[in-house]
Amino acid sequence: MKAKLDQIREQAMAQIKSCDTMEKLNEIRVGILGKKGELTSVLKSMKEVSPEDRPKVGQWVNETREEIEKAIEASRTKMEKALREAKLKAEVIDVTLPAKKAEIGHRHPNTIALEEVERIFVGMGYEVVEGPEVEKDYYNFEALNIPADHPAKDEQDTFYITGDILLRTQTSPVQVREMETGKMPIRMIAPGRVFRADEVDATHSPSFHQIEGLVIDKNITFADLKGTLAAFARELFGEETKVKFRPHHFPFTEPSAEMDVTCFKCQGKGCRFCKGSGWIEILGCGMVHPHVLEMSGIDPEQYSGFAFGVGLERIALLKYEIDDMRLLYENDIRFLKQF
Ligand code: 2U9
Repeated sequence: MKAKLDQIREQAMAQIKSCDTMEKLNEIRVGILGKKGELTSVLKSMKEVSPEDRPKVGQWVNETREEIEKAIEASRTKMEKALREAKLKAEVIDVTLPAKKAEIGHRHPNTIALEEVERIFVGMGYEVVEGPEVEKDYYNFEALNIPADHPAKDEQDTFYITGDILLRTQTSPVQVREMETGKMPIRMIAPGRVFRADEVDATHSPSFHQIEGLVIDKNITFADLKGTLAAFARELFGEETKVKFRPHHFPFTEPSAEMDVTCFKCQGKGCRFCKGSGWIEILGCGMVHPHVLEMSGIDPEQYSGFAFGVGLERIALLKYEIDDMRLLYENDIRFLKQF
């Protein structure tokens, strides 16, 4: 029996020594110590050993098992250590390599222009008010003196949701809602996205942005309108900027005008940028029509006001000398990076 056990041990030690994977080591363990293993079968044959020899033989079997188990354990620890070291070597990090730079974005030219316009008007005591893009026909047209049969309604190719719900074609509904609150005076600008069923080209888009302004108080005159908008133009385009008002027509203002500024490229001399005229059209404006005041519950005998509207994209295109509006919407980083 002793010889048999010695043989099992010698053989096991040789196998363990030459073993180079965990899987093989496990196979060796099962082959010797498992249910049907060699040592286990020796243990099973103990009943054939005479009772007086059993303690001695039992001790041999246990010693042999312990030795084999120890050798297996030692081999496992050695292999695990080798595996860990190989993994560490493979995953080595070169801490001296430069870090990957995170791409930092910046504001869109539209946003830069909007924040500039907001800064100017907030500086003059105006509030910035926003409103819904989906509007009622009443707030977008009717309350602004554009009744159902008005030709201006045809000009503004509107996206209708239902018969009287639409995508706003101007931000004026925001001002109407403000007038309806009855809180006087009003000194506000309403920036936001507007929609018109226009074909896309260098100067048109079905969705663009406006900034409209409204001032209502007692004794507001056209002089207030001119002074305010001239100050705005000087802030936006430079101290030497001059303004010119040309008569115009809007249903919601009377009288109405369009404001031009002296070309900031040639200071009014005439160049390619201003198509030789020396002037650049910037915005529309006028005194709020008495009927518009009345419809929102403001007494035109007591109050008067002026309003204006400017296309945000137009300001951004002019300020950054971009010649095609589509470039603002293509989101080409190489283009947007420049501003
Ligand atoms: C109320 C009363 C009057 C807003 C105004 C304009 C003139 C104007 C255009 C500029 C370029 C639209 O984006 S654009 O195509 N707007 O010329 N807008 S006066 O007048 C108002 C607004 C609200 C209650």
